[in-house]
Amino acid sequence: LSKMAFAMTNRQYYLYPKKPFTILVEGNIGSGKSLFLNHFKRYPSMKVFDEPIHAWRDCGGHNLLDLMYKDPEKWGFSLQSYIQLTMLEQHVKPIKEPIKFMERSIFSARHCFVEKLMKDGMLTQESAAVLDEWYKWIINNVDIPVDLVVYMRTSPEIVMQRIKERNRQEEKNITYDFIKDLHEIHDTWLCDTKTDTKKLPLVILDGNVDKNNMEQEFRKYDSYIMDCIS
Ligand code: TTP
Repeated sequence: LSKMAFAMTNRQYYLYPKKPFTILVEGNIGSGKSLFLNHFKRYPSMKVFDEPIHAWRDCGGHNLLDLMYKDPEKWGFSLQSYIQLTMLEQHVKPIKEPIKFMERSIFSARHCFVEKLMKDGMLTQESAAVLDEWYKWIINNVDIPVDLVVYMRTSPEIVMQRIKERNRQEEKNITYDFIKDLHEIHDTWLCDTKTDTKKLPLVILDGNVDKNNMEQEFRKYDSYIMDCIS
């Protein structure tokens, strides 16, 4: 891919022969992933997939996200099974644009959220084993290309503040300890050399930047991403 990718027209996309350059945006709940992704929606050469949270809130009419927060022991398995499916759908979705952005991935669902439920004793070993068998089958049998991981690293204090401000009704009982633990789990996952994502190129962004200055901060990454691609 060349720097020209930014300027490609719709017609040229259809003629574009290669697999898209795929970027995963990761980071704690409320860390600023969506803000970062919104920045790239302006470029016609980039396809940005928002997280399928609407699906998690309406799986055959059931709000699995809400159920999980109300009773993680009962609903954690159902939510994570469904999240794994919705993430897989996004990973394999063909696009015509040369650059693909995804908010989160099948990897963070497994290495952060399933991990956290297991750590908290909210998944039985049997349920965890079923999720794990599915996960292993998928990553060994399905082509899930990843070229870059962007880690939006934000302090748990700021994350808590943002979660309070946005006031998602499912998240209203989230505690600081939960967020802090999830922050550490993200750190361990992305820096741990033993996981299946260890070899992925990683860029760490400072998510603590004030909302008003974020746009400016993100603009710096336009050229960084272009350099990775070219
Ligand atoms: P995030 O995926 O962290 O999305 P966000 O909207 O908080 O991101 P940002 O503010 O950085 O743009 O979480 C969305 C919700 O889904 C959150 O309540 C956590 C939950 N969730 C799970 O419970 N399990 C999962 O595997 C994932 C990916 C999310």
